[in-house]
Amino acid sequence: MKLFEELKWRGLLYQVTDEALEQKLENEKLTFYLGADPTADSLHVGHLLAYLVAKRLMDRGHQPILVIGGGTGLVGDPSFKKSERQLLTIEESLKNAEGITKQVKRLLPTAKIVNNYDWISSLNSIEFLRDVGKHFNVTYMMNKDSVKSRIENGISFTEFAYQILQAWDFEYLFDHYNCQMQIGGQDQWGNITSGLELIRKIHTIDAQAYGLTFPLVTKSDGTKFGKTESGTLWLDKDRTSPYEFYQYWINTADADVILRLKQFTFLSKTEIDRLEQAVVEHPEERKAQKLLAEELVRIVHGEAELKKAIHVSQALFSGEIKDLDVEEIEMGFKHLPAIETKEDLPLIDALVALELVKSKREAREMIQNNATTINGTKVTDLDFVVSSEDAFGGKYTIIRKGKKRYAMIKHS
Ligand code: 383
Repeated sequence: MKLFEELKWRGLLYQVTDEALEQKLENEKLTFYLGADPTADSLHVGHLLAYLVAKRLMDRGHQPILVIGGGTGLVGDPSFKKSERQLLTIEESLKNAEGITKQVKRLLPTAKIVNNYDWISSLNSIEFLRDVGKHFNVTYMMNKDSVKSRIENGISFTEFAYQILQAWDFEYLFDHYNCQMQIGGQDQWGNITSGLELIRKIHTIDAQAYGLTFPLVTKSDGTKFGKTESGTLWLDKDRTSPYEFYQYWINTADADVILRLKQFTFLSKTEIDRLEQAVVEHPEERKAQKLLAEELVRIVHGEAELKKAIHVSQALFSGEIKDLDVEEIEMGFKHLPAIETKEDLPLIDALVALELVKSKREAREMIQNNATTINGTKVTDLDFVVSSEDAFGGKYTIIRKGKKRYAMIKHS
């Protein structure tokens, strides 16, 4: 498949600035760039899609430059944001930039990475206003969706000027690295076209520079993609464990799973067509979801974490948690209702404290009814005492009520 054909088939093409780009990407090797602002110390799945698009272009021989927005992050992109952002301090921005640079390196180990703080911080205000600002018409800037949508609620000059900085980046990279294309999500269209505008004004009207965007990822049930009960789906395993990450993908709806495989994995059309068939014929096997979850955990966290995530998932599903190790317990049970205790605790008191039951009487019934499992073993003894001695790593006791409800005691 040709590159454009593949991007279309994968649902990864939203807009291009020039029809000629299709041929150009087919016949030439271009240097292109993708930017991310260090608004947090980790990337999330929205970013992941963007880096995977960069990887697809790279696999076809195009050269990526990955821009970490140490400079732009200090200003704040108004695109797709309803209200003004809180300014980051320089320290926060640097720390976040360090975190996301590490993740970007893991995703694309051989790509060139630069930080726009290096050139934006040395642009002084006179230069900014004379050499860059003079090329921008305010009416043009006001017509960007990112600005238009904020006029009523207000937008600071700072965020209004953001598009000029991102445009300056494109110009800088065009000039220094012959970077001819910028890619980004559909929210970046306005900033990307501002860059082209600047390049054409500074160089010539027919300067060879292009933009390409991919669509926002949507879900068929209308809820937001990449959000879990506990919030955003992060790539950092301390924020979202590989087990939670695995679970997110495994729970993809049948209606979405094929598109997700196209967008987020490198499986071939033949393989994905086969999985599409499987979803129709044997949806109960969830073959497509399993493969999607495996591929994604492998891409983001690697093989060893994938093994653990699968182990934890199977253990939680079957209730056989006995042979999980401490790390796996932490992975799987991070968001469980929990209490902390220094002392050993009678089981009856523990069940009440964990709100698995409303009273001691109910607790006794629960135990007598064979509905209580501790660390994977059934307990029917009314006088059972929960102790750190039997806990996972001396730290965690996992109590299960019935088949599904889990709670945790942390021994401190
Ligand atoms: C900064 C300087 C540049 C070029 C781009 C930037 C960042 C850009 C931005 N991007 C988003 C971000 O950082 O804000 N102004 O969170 C997201 N991207 C990518 C993709 C996406 C966009 O990092 O659609 C999702 O991940 O473009 O929202 O010179």
